[in-house]
Amino acid sequence: MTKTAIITGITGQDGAYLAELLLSKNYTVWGTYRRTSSVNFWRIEECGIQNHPNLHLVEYDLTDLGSSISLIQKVQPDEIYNLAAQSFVGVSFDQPNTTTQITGVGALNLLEAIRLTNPKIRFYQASTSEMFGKVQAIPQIEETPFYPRSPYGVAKLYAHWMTINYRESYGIFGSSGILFNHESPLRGREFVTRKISDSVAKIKLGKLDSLDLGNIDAKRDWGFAKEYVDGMWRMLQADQPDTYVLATNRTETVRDFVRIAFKVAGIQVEFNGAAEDETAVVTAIDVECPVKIGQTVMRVNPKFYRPAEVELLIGNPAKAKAKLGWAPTTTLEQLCQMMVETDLRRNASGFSF
Ligand code: NDP
Ligand code: GDR
Repeated sequence: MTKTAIITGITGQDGAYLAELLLSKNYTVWGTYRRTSSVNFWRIEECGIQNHPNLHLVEYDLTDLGSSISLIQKVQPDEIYNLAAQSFVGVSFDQPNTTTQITGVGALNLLEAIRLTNPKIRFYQASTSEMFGKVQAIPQIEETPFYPRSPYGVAKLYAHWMTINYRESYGIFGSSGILFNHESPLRGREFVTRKISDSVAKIKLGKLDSLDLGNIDAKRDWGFAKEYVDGMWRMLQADQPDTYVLATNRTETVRDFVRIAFKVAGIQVEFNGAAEDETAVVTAIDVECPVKIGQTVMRVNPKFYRPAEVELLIGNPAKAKAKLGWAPTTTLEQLCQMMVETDLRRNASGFSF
C-alpha cells in the first residue's frame, strides 16, 4: 500500500532531498511552504521533482495550531516529518522569540494536532547536535547530557522533549533524530560550508577577492544531507519510536574546510596571524585563474562571532547503525568537492541561490 507523508519545510535543504527520496519510494508527498513575497522552489527544481504527479505543495505556517489541524485532516498522512524551523543559529540570537515560536512551539503544534486528530500518525522531529552545545562528553551519543548555547538550541531542546513527552504520555510514534551538521550543494548560503564553497568558486572565477568568516576554530561533524534524510525515513519505519544520533564520528575545524575547499579549486592557502587577525594567503596555484600568489583570500571578521559558541561537535552514530542499518559513506573531502564544483558551475552560469 502506498503511503502519504507530510514534509514541513519542503523549501529547505533536507525537505527537498527527503521529498525526492519518498517519491522514489512511491509515497504521496505533501510539502509545506510559507506564504512569503517570493516563494523559493529552487531546491525542488534542482532535484527535478517540482512537477512530480505525487508531489503536492501546500501553504502552511508551523506557528498556527489551527492550520496544523486542518492540514492533517485534509491530507490524512501516515507520516509527518517536521523539518520546518528558523534553523540559523546566528539569527536566533537576534530573534529569540520568533525562533522559539517556530522552532520550539511549532513542533508542539504538530504534536497536539496529531493527538487531537489521529494519534496513529508517525512523527519525525528534526532535533540537532546544537542541543549538546557546551559538550559534556566526547563523542556525543543519545545519552550525553544537553547544554544548549543559543536560543535555537534551547528551542530545539524543548521540541525534542515534547516529542518524547507525547511518546510517553499518549503513545504517539514520535521519533527524534539528533542530527549533526549535514551539508550539500542545496545548503543555504548563510551556513558556513556553503558560504565557503560559493565564495571559493567566486574567488576562483575572479568575481570576489576575499571571504570574511567568524570563528574558524569551531569544530563540526559534517556529513552529506542526502544520506541523513534516509536516516529520518528509517526512523519512522522502525518497530518502536526512539531517539537516534546521525553523525560521521569525524570532526574538523572551519579552517580545515576552508583549506580543503580552496584545494578543490586548485588553490593552496596558508593561515597567518592569530585570532581576530588571522588570514588565509595563497601560496600556490595549480590552475589558470585570476588569483595571485600572496593574495589574501580569507579574513577573520569578528562581526560573524556569536555571543556564545559551540566549539566542538562529534557524534557517534553506533545506535543508528545497529538498529536502523544506517551509516554515512561520503567523506568530508568528497562532500566539499561536490559543493565547490557545483558552485563553480553555478557561478559560471549566473545561478544566484
Ligand atoms: P533549512 O533552513 O534549509 O529549511 C528550513 C525550512 O523551514 C524552510 O523550508 C523554511 O521555509 C521552513 N520554515 C521556516 N519557518 C517556518 C514556519 N514558520 N512555518 C513553516 N515553515 C517554516 O533547514 P535544513 O533543511 O537544513 O534543516 C531541516 C531541519 O533540520 C530544520 O529543522 C533544522 O533546524 C534541522 N537540522 C538541520 C541540520 C543541518 O545540518 N542541516 C542539523 C540538525 C537539525 P522558507 O523557505 O519559507 O524559509
Ligand atoms: P551551525 O552551522 O551553527 O553549526 O548550525 P553554521 O554553518 O552556521 O556554523 C558552523 C560553525 O561555523 C562558524 N562560523 C561561521 N558560521 C557562519 N554561518 N558564517 C560564518 O561566516 C562563520 N564563520 C565561522 C560558526 O560560528 C559555527 O561554529 C547548523 C544549522 O544547520 C542548524 O540548524 C543545525 O541544527 C546545526 O547545524 C547542527
